[in-house]
Amino acid sequence: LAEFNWEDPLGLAEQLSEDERMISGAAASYAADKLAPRIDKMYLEEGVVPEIFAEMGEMGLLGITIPEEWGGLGAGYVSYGLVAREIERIDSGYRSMMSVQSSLVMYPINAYGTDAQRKKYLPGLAAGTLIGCFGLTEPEAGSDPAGMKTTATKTDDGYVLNGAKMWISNSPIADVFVIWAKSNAHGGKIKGFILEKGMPGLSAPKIEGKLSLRASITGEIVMDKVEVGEDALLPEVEGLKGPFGCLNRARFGIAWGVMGAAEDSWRRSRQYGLDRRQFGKPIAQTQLFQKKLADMQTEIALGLQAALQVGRMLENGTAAPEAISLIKRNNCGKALDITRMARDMLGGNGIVAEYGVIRHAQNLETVNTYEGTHDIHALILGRAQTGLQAFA
Ligand code: TGC
Ligand code: FAD
Repeated sequence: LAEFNWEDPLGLAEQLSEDERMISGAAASYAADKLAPRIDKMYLEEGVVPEIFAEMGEMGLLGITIPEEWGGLGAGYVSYGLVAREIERIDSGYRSMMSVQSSLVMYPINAYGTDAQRKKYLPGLAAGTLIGCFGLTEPEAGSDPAGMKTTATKTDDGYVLNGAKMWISNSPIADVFVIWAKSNAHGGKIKGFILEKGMPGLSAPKIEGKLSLRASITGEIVMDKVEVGEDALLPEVEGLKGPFGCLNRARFGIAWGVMGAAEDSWRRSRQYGLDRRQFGKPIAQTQLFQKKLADMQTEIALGLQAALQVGRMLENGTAAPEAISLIKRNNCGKALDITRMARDMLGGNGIVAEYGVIRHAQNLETVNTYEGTHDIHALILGRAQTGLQAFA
């Protein structure tokens, strides 16, 4: 039998192609060189560094599954997941910036837009010179986006949008707003629109006081009679399957990303246990400490294998949305458990920013909630196996 590799117990690296390993390595180098040195200050001060988008763009990390002709890399979903994992190894907020831009803004423009829209927005979004945001959630419509109140009312030469979106990543610094609204010209069905910063009636105030995901700016989007032309409409999709098509990709990326945050917490707690001595021996030499490390190692190895399998299914067209719910839910829940455990294993130091683990745990409280809460994904999986709808 082969020798055990404790860091990669199920041989994830060998299951990747040469190109995937290269993309993952490039993301890891960027994250370690450029993101890691900034994070503590940025998190503590809730700093906003829009230049990070341009840096990621220069590294080719934005919209990597988008075709090359529009500025992407035309890479597969496993590559996208690997990038999410490397970025979130530093901080979930940085991964949020990357995944909103890639899956929630570039994806719908590419999949549901016109060539003119692709040409106008995708190259700038890929380069990170344009920043995007995705407005689905509203103050009174979170888990139930069908309850949204934002409307698009047909005019002679376009639409007027009215409404408010809540909890929108990137919105205060965004140039491009993908907005989901009920359109009277489409029988009240949900349609997507592209709005731009500076349009009269459009504002995006920052949400203050977040104690989680502090490196990613979050805001509202307020639309007070925002007039747009017909060219703002994403013509190729109608109904909730529009935003959910984007969420499928972003949720998949999150399932990989949270494993990065969990791995970082696991490694930090392992090293801490080797260095820290109590009762005359390293705390890593106690049975309880080792059991915690074994649990972390096991859940991470399994979570990564599951994410890889769903990535391959996405690439060959056999992934169902429920399979994505399964890994989004389970990997977020396990990562949250692991980071809380790591916080405990570091004792008092575990609550200090420079040790990193409490930041991951605080972030994962958000990640476990956004893009469908842990319980909402349970209900999606419950419906799929019973045929019974439990939401409403
Ligand atoms: P339901 O009746 O189930 O479906 C309505 C229509 O949508 C279609 N659909 C999907 N299509 C593609 N992929 C999916 N995953 C889909 N899920 C549903 C469905 O086929 C149907 O189509 P049609 O043609 O028959 O009309 O809808 P429902 O209203 O009963 O939905 C219930 C529920 C709970 C499943 C759903 O609303 C849900 O998933 N809620 C969670 C909300 C959510 O995830 N919000 C995310 C906001 S964005 C965000 O959080 C970004 S954070 C980003 C970051 O910073 O990283
Ligand atoms: P609610 O839907 O009110 O849920 C509250 C609780 O009730 C949860 O525990 C939930 O599981 C439970 N619950 C709800 N319905 C049921 C039910 N039927 N049965 C059992 N339990 C139920 N949205 C965007 O559109 N774009 C973004 O970029 C974006 N970024 C975000 C960034 C951050 C930092 C955060 C915190 C959120 C972001 N969101 C974004 C919104 C996010 O998707 C929502 O917060 C999430 O979908 C939950 O909605 P809610 O907050 O309204 O909670």
